[in-house]
Parts: sequence; C-alpha cells; structure tokens
Amino acid sequence: MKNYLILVTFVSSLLVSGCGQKESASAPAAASAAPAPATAAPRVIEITAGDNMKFNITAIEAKPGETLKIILTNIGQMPKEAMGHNIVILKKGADTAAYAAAATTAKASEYLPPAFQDQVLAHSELIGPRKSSEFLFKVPAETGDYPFICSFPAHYMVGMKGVITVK
Ligand SMILES: [Cu+2]
Repeated sequence: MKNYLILVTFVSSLLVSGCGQKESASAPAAASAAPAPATAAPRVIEITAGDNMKFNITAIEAKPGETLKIILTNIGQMPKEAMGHNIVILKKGADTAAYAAAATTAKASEYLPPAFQDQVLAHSELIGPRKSSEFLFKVPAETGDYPFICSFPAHYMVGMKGVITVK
C-alpha cells in the first residue's frame, strides 16, 4: 500500500512537471511570433475628392507586398446622396468600365455590385462631405497596374479613376 502511494505521488509529479514543461515549451513560440507587429508600418497615402469629381492623386507607385494605408477624405460640400465618393481597388486587368456600369444600380450595397465582388481587392467606405475613410491595402506580389475608381454613379465616367502601379 505504501508503495502504491509512492507510485501515485511519482506519477502525479510527472504529470505536474509534464504540464510545466509544456508551458515553458510554448513560451519560445510566443516570443518568436512577437517580431511580426514590429514590421514596417503601412505607408500612408492621403487622397482627397470633392464636388469637382476628381481624385487629387491618380497615380500611385507601390512595391510588391507592401501595405498601404489609404485615407480618402471628401472635401466637398454636397450631400452624400448626390455626391458620395469611395475608392475601389480592382484586380489587375479588371474591366473598370463594366464594374462602374454595374455599380450604378448597386445603391443598396453602397455602389459595390455584389456580382463583381471577386474583382475587388480593397475599398473604402462611401463617404459624404467632410468625412474620411481609411483602409489597408496589401499590395499584391505580382507587378503591374491595378486600377482604382470611385464607383458612385457617373463619377468613373467623368474621370474619377487612377492606377496603382506595382513595380
Ligand atoms: Cu466620386
């Protein structure tokens, strides 16, 4: 009986130390994950749009894989319902005209046509006057031209568009 107790004590001490080892083993893993947040902060790109239906920036250069923080500010006066703006970044080679055409009837989804969702890499909110919307865009690894547009009805047609060139 005494031997049995010793065995139980031994086994339970093994379990305890086993747990202890497990905890200490997980610590280095957590430590090695720590550098991730320390990577370069996203590069900030500030874009304005107003009642003149123009982006102030229409050409952006980016490096493959970098992260951009794009901040769109509506500097206009007209109400959102009449003069809202957004930025929709589309896939390389996307048919921007077809996207914009579909967007005109997508009011319920803030002019982001659900049928073309797979063409969109990133987008801002649709914003009214004196509002800003920011979003992160992880630049694709593949070099080339990635178009962006404002999908509010008719704005693409009058030139609310630009290109992010990845090189
Ligand atoms: Cu617009």
